Amino acid sequence: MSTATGDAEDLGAVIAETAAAFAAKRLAPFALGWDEAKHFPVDELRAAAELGMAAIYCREEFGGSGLSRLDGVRIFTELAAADPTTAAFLSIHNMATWMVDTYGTDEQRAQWIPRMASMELIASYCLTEPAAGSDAAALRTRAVRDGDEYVLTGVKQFISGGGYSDVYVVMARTGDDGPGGISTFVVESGTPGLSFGAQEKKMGWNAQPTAAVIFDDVRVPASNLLGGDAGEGTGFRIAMNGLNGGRINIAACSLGGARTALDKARTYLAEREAFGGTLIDEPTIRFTLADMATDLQASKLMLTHAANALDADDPDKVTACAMAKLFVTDRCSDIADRALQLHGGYGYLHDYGLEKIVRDLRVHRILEGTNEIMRMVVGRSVAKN
Ligand code: FAD
Ligand code: 2MC
Repeated sequence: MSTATGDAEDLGAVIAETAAAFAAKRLAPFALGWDEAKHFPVDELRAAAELGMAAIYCREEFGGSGLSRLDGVRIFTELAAADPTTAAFLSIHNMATWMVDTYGTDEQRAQWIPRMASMELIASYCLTEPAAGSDAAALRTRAVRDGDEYVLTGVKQFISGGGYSDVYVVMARTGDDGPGGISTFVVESGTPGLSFGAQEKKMGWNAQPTAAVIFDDVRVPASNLLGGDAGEGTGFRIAMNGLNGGRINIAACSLGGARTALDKARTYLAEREAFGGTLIDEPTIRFTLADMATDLQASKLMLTHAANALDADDPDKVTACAMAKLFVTDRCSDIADRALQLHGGYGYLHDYGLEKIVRDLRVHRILEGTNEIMRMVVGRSVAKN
């Protein structure tokens, strides 16, 4: 007899299998080529959207998939096992879409969510500025009300999707200094005054664009203020709540990448002969694999715990997500690096796929809140209790 928990587990397994099958067919065979060509695979993103992966934990009424955060973690883990970069882009799109779905009015949901869920509209999340990265509440982009419009002026730095996305979910200052003076706007590409910096040349994440987004007297209808008039001053809370989910999704992208790295190392070592046997039989190599597998399992458990905390709206969810982001992205980077080392010189070659995983996972320790900021968040919570 199946229980409610059993049903949820069965559904979770089906979701993971669907994502894994999609990733194996539509992402894995091409990921190295996309990295090399710096190709942004929009067609594959839209195909993922057709399977319900672009508005994963948004309400079904407006076109979302109505799934849980844990389902999201499962999906991003499977996609990232094939390509961390594409999975990570989709996770940012999901974060922006969830913010509109959760904090928008019904009119705003109806206006944006169905097209974001299909990825007819690809979305970016715009918080970071040249002079406000970790200290996000110090942001200076201004939005000034002028009749039925707001006029936005400022620069957002490092924006994933910058120059390619169709909608930009932008945190801008409508009031005083500090977190209470920030509001969130949806800005459409093509709006006069909106422009982009040059595409950044990066260490990894080459299959997705990153650019500054520049607002030069960009006029948007006042109805693009998320939450309507009552939304003024709520933007920092919206941004941070978006990031709680974003942080575990990015960590899931590290988990998927690290899992593939470990699989590749196991397969390689079972075939590689030296000193009269296969390397996988060397005791110190076995110990290394054991440590990697243990870190991978611990990462999975941390993520599951954080996703459940978010699903349950647990009072400790912020800390749980920060802890998971810190632990998982650090440990999984280390797993990928050890997998590269276990391949010897071949690990350093592009065609083996290890160096790409190392490069792609490196930035997960920097963005969506650096791991130092995660320590700050966790440390504040420890000091309080
Ligand atoms: P800083 O805040 O200047 O930090 C510099 C260093 O100091 C870091 O090591 C930091 O951890 C440390 N530090 C800062 N404050 C403290 C402190 N109080 N205690 C201890 N250490 C501290 N942002 C978006 O809004 N949207 C995006 O789509 C997006 N995509 C990105 C894609 C890429 C490829 C990259 C590289 C970045 C992206 N970012 C995006 C920006 C990213 O979130 C920031 O880079 C990050 O938050 C850090 O900000 P910063 O680079 O200004 O570093
Ligand atoms: N979830 C919900 N609420 C949060 C929160 C979170 N994770 N973090 C802070 N808040 C609330 C907090 O409770 C407070 O609310 P209230 O005023 O009601 O008490 C308010 O926000 C202000 O918070 P703090 O007083 O903690 O503000 P402070 O400025 O001291 O620190 C900090 C905030 C450092 C935690 C925040 O600025 C931060 O997370 N910085 C990192 C920035 C970041 O993650 N950028 C990622 C950009 S996106 C990206 O990289 C992508 C790839 C998409």
